[in-house]
Amino acid sequence: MEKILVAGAGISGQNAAKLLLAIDEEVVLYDGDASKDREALRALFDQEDRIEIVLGELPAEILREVRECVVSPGIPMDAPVVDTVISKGIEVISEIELAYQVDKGRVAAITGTNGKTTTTALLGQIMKNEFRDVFVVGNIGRAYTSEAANTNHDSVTVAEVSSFQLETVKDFRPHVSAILNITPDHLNRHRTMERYCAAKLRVAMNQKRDDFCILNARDEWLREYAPHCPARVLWFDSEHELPEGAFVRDEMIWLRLDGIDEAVVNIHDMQILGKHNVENAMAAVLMAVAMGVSLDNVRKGLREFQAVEHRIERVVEKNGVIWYNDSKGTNPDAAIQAIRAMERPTVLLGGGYDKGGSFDEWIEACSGKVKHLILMGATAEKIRETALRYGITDITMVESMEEAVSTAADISVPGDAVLLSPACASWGMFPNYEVRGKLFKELVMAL
Ligand code: UMA
Repeated sequence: MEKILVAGAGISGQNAAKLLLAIDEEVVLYDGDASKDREALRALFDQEDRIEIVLGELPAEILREVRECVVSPGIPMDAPVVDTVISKGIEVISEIELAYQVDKGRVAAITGTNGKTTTTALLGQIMKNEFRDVFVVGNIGRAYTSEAANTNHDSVTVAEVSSFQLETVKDFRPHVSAILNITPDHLNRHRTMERYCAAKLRVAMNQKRDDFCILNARDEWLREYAPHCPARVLWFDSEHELPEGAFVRDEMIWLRLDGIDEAVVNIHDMQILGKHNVENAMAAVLMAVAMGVSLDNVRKGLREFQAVEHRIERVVEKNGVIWYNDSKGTNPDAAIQAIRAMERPTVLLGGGYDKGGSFDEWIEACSGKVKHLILMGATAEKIRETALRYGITDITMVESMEEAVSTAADISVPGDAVLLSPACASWGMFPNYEVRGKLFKELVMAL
């Protein structure tokens, strides 16, 4: 019998393998990391006779029996293993595509550079007010393949999808999609902005005229794209009124559809902060309404939703200093939103993995707000150089999060804010931004 190769044995790979076994496939689960615990991996699966685990090198003869490859998002398309698979004529699909093929219900999918997780969580909460079976999955941390088999004809899946996951979708067709914004990120992987955009736009590529695509009218890339979008486009705009879509007037989110205006919610009645969150809320409103949710249930969700962990999250106030955790600020654009939301003189903790972008815009946004910069990780020197060019000279270089937090505690005075918003991924110092944010919070609480 022909087998399916699952490349990567992290969250995506493990759940993809489980789903494939559940639908009676034979699986080769491969991971390039030879130091992974094979027995611990094996123990995850009941059907031991139908799964083979390969770590380190992938022997070429294994591919002779392989019909299709499900690739994890963290494995780049130009990784040697993907190259080899493609050269053998084996089709490569993403974990999202596999899950979609099994999903029996309707799908709402959210992508964009920033705001995906908040919008996905918010939309999930709104949907749960209306529908019985709602699955919130994807880049948000819960593999889509872990829930796909639980779906039914009436269920709704709300999926956060990253550019990495979209690169290898094939038939994926959400009934409603949203692209929140596109700004430079992950350029070390996608190489150019054009290719990064192209990956994002794949979220809508299989949509039809009776599907919906929700776009941000403030985004230049998206305005250019809209005429080519195969779905019905609905816009949201945080600055101007629109002939159709969602917009803000007098501190209120308005919906204008089919010639009817409805006041949805006062932005101060929501518990999430900042203009970017008003945009996220507008996207969620349009998506929910397009999926058939009543406005009352939309309003209830908007009022009750609380900020997600690690996103401009208020940790504690200690000795007159407010500490914020924005570990999810993994790129300059996200970090700009966090610094803009600060209302006090701020000690800023930044730096991390180098994705190859520029820090100019972020540092510019820091001017006048940041009283001291504490830098760590591979990008520390690059950020320091940028900061000096913009006249920020109060900078401390540190080696660890422990040192960063104790330095911030020494420097800050009552009335200040301390913000962890690194503008960089955590890789190199931490396995992910969640571990980074949790350690930060523990250290702050222990002060
Ligand atoms: N691996 C290889 N070869 C490689 C690279 C990786 O074998 O060349 C192996 C690693 O040894 C590891 C495994 O692949 O064992 C990890 O796979 P992965 O990096 O795809 O991570 P998962 O654990 O499957 O988690 C993924 C997403 N990770 C990435 O996209 C990097 C998670 O998003 C997501 O929550 C999860 O699937 C469930 O859908 C995280 C993320 O950082 C939060 N996303 C990026 C972001 O938001 O900026 C895109």
